[in-house]
Amino acid sequence: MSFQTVSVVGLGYIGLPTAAVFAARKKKVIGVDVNPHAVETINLGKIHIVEPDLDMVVHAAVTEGYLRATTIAEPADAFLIAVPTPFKGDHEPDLSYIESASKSVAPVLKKGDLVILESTSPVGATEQMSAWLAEARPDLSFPQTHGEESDIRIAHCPERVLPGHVLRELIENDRIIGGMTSKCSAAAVQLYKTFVEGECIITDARTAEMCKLTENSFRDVNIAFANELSIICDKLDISVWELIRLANHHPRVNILQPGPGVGGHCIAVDPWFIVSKTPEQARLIRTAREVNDSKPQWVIDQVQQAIGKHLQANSEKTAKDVTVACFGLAFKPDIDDLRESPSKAITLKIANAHPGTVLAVEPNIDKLPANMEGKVTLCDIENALRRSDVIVLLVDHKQFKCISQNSLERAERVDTRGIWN
Ligand code: SAJ
Repeated sequence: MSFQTVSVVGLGYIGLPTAAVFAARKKKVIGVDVNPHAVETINLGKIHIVEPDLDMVVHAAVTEGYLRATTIAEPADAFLIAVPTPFKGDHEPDLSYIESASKSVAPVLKKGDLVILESTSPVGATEQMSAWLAEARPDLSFPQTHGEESDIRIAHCPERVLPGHVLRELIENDRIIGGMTSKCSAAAVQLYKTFVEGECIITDARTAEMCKLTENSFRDVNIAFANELSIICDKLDISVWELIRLANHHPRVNILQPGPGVGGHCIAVDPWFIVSKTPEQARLIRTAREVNDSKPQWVIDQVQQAIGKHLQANSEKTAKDVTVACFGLAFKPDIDDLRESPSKAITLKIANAHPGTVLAVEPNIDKLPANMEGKVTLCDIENALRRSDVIVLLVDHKQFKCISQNSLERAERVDTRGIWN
């Protein structure tokens, strides 16, 4: 089987880097996205998202003629679906993007094609995708009815790359390959071996789906443990950072770091896909989500207490005279990604409730998101330190780690990352 042309549907944080690495291996790549702005930008050799080094790889792929973007699917030998899978209602998975993507590629499918679902999905989504394709193309056979003899091969191969390190991890990480049949898996392995240097490990589609959800739930549960410890330690007047450092000296203990809550579009979402399928059984996974989701409010309460403490020590002042500076808006250190960021949510909530000035320091952006405009002032580190009465450390960006203790001393501090303690 040879894959001359590869189509990647969904040119976001996963799809675009994947399209670019295929193109860098001299595959002809057709990127498909419903967003015309993304398509135009990519065809100019530029990128509409932020990921280190991706701009160079995309620019080279487009100018050398290996990557082209379009809004309408075209024939290819393999299709990778990398569209979002958010949740809706009471944390129910929303598969509508997968459904539209399936319906957009169905008309151009031909016998022998491979369709891979890369989007993080609840168990059963790959079978559902195959059912949508079969419904649209009754003239072709699919694995759910024709097993190994099917015209179209279907697999789930979840992405597992870390934002900020996507290009390296795409190539180096091991890959889980969950074919609906063994021929489907073999075809998918052959495709990924174009650029994957890690191991391609074969399983079935349902186990591959659950594997991805398990990895992110494992991390969520472990972060919840750290976050719960931080709340317990606050009550007991113990430094949680010292505690974790000490406990981690045990050869079989490796506690993660507490923070202001869990952000991003993966870890705060994926565990719900397990909970929604098995609500009675997924008790720990649900509780971890609830613990992490409640952490931002705990931080806000700490900030209120710090404001109260400052007012007690400065009886001539009212809350209106107190300036609060929030350090960090991104969802994790050293990136500019504010999507689903607890730090951004905390800063906004403080700004909505506090009658005084609220400053935000975020060295990785030069403009605040629209919903913060007029409520929060973007400020540099020096100015924020000079002007603020209460300092809230929300993200452990490298620029914040080298701030001297002297310059922090005059303000009340809430340090959710333990870098100033
Ligand atoms: N966080 C903590 N404490 C920690 C570690 C993380 O509070 O000790 C917070 C971060 O600040 C952030 C959130 O958790 O708000 C998530 O950050 P992350 O670095 O743990 O993960 P993501 O969302 O950037 O990427 C994860 C990765 N999954 C795992 O590490 C198991 C990545 O490999 C996945 O590909 C990605 O989700 C995804 O796309 O699913």
